[in-house]
Amino acid sequence: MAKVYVGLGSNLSDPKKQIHLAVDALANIEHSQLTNISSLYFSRPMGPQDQPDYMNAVAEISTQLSPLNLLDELQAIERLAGRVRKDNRWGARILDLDILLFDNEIIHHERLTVPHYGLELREFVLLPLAEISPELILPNGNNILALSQNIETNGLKIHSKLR
Ligand code: A4P
Ligand code: MG
Repeated sequence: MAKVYVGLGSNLSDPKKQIHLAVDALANIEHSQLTNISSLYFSRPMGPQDQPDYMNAVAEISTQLSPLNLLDELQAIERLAGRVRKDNRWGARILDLDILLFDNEIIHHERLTVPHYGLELREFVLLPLAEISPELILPNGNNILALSQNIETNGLKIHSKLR
């Protein structure tokens, strides 16, 4: 079983509801278990500012799927949520599911880069990750707790519990 961290984000179509539905969907992925979930966080948009605020969370999953098979499952969940892929970098979306970490693996595939390229730069990823796994060390040796304590919080706050 691989231990995987998935970032969840939404800023359209009732983001709070979207994240709740996505957590239920993550819990139902085949050959996998949802083992932990952060609080639901309210965050200000990174990137274009003419878009709604976001809800973000991080889930911990234990899986027997390969990284690409897990990506397929996550993209199917995004599609079911009604997400239409647009060519708007960092733009508004109904649901975004990113593989942040897959065990200690480093993956450079045309469909998948792990660790996720934005992991160390995003408060809405680092703080939920530190909430559920403060002892986590990245493949490059960096420590999640230290990273989370040193990043600008940019108005990030806990909105509510997810489970
Ligand atoms: N892909 C490569 N690596 C991965 C990975 N580790 N996990 C590929 C998931 N997918 C990965 O994905 C584009 C392609 O990336 C996929 O087909 C997959 O093969 P996408 O979800 O369509 O692209 P994206 O996530 O929208 O990329 P983009 O536009 O660069 O968005 P980001 O970087 O994810 O940022 N502000 C707040 N507060 N909270 C947010 O959650 N999110 C974004 C989106 C902007 N601002 C935000 C937030
Ligand atoms: Mg994505």
